[in-house]
Amino acid sequence: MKKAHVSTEFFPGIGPIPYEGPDSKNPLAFKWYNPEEIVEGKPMKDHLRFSVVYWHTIRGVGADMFSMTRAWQRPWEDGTDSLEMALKRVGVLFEFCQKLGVPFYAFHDRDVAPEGRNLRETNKNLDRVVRELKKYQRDTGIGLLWGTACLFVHPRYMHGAATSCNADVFAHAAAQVKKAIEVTHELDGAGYVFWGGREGYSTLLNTDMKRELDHLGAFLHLAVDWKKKIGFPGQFYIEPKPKEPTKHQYDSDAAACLNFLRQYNLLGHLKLNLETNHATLAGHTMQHDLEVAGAAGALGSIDANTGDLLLGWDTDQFPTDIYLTTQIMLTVLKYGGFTTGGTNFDAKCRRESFEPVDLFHAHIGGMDAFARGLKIAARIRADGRLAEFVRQRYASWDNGIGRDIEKRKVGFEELEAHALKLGEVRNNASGRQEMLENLINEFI
Ligand code: XUL
Ligand code: CO
Repeated sequence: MKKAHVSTEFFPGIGPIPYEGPDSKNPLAFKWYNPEEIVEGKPMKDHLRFSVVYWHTIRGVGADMFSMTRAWQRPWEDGTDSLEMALKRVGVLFEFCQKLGVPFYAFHDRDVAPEGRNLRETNKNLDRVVRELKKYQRDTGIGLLWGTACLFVHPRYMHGAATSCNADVFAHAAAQVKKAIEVTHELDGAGYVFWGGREGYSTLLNTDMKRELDHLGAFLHLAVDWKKKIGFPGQFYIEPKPKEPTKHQYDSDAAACLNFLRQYNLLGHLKLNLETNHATLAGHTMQHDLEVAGAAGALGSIDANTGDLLLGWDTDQFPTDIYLTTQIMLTVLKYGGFTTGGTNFDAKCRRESFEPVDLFHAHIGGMDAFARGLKIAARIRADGRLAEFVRQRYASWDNGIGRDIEKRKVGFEELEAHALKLGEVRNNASGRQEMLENLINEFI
């Protein structure tokens, strides 16, 4: 990474975070994330492609559902939502990413620049901040993992954006997304995310679901058209989440998203951006949703965080569970790793962790947990016993009747003849779940 651009220091007393190895007791050092260390033939930093989010890390105030009041100390904030303040925050983000050694960031349009009195003025504000972001990107070598549009904070989106009952709201959302794709393109974003913040319903009594889904399909096609028209080469993603803020969101999990994309002929245009806490809210493990996406060739990127199973809402906590990161990296590596995607920390400190240094502890912990998960997953793969067990478990499909079924050479009549000849199935083998769980623990 190139040298610091900043003239004002926002995190005084905190230098670049070094790698000190597993024996270090320094809370401001990496124990496992060693960016240049080679794992499966590639530096860790290229496997993981870490990204910091603007919304929590730069714009978060420590709010929760019982208090919107700022709890977090951010000495550089002047208490306004001015353009001047927005420009200053760009310096905060880049100093943070540089000190942490993170190669990417991600933002919503409204995180980086304030809304004006109308769309024209809002776009002008955005253009001004984008010029600043571009300057810092050039000076630091830090890039944009993905951009997105905030279609859920402003009250105009109370009924949804693309799925609003009001066509004027659809038009406004389209204008906003058009601009957000343009600025993402301007900043060489590797991707663009659609998270349907309020694309769902609170009650079916007032909802025409079929019409809303058709509108969402149409909206995404318009976005694909615009991407082509302006030549934006980045990857589009859709981010599943089952609920919150709505009772039900249409993009509820990986399988629902894939079905939606298939139904509306969008499968070739969007991959999935999967978030751990969203998968658990949907009643799945993150690894489940990753496998669903991977099997469909649609595993794009991840929003790295974790929930609290005892709380049941989107707590967006930083991931520290090695078992979780091992499972994630096993599946990510199995499907060939990230290309345009990365490990984006859509995560926030607890309200009680209110000092700027807490942002460093949180990200260092998340990065170390993923680095460790990556190394463990690579060792499990190099060991080979797990993969070999799975291969053996399906061996009956490699020849004989199994191969004939897979090749579609036999019908029900031939299968009946085979079953009659067998009389009874006598070759089932144990699933060995407990043995395999023990095997994983050998590496953790
Ligand atoms: C909300 C969420 C979003 C998306 C981007 O739960 O995850 O921040 O990642 O809009
Ligand atoms: Co997210």
